[in-house]
Amino acid sequence: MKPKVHEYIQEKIGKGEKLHFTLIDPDRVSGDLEKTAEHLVEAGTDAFLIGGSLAVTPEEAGETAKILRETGKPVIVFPGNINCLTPLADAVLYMILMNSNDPYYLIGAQVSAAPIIKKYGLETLPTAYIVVYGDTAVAHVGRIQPLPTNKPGVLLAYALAAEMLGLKYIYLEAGSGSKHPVPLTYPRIVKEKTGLTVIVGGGIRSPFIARNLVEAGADIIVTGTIVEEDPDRAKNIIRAVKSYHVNT
Ligand code: 1GP
Repeated sequence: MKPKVHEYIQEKIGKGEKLHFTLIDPDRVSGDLEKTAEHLVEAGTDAFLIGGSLAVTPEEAGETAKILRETGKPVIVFPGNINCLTPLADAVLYMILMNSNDPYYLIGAQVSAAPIIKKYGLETLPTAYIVVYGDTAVAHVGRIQPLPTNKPGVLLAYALAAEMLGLKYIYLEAGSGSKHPVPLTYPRIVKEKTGLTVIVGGGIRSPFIARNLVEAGADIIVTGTIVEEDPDRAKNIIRAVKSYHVNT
């Protein structure tokens, strides 16, 4: 299968663009998703991620993917667990939660998911997922060991390991609704020292923060909560990301 979504992302990055992904939680969809998605696409969002909650049913994931596909943008499953998988998406972030202490999130979920992903024909984007802070839902569920925020060298060791394992993406996660985004030193050091595509998400609530993160080296910014809380602000964040161009 041709890796269409990977090519779509890499082509944009190759042209010096920064990308924005909108995260939609199928369990928390309210109002007119079709209209919201249209507005976000008009503002410039490049793709939709679906997933992220404890209570997503495969049916909800499918219905959400179907609506989002109408926008013409790629729909990528960002699985909290295998219940988020749906054949109606284009791709899946095939993730290793690298700083988890639980073998399930290191290899168990991936093995359970692989035959289903194969059957669905989903493209896989091999991703190292790193959850930075301990005080978030994803940290609790994923049994993570938080990272020291003043020691970017520790994060770099994870990033180098990810690259040596052949993964292509790294997702630096503060946690949905986190009070703070990840430290700027994180995307900076990974961008400087590896060839990984850097995704950053969690707690990004202003255009200023988003801009700082792309300046520091993030290739892709993810926002979720802000779309539910303040759609206009979400659009401003998207515009801030999309108006940045490498070497400008
Ligand atoms: C969560 O990184 C995403 O997995 C998005 O976080 O909901 O805080 O935008 P927010």
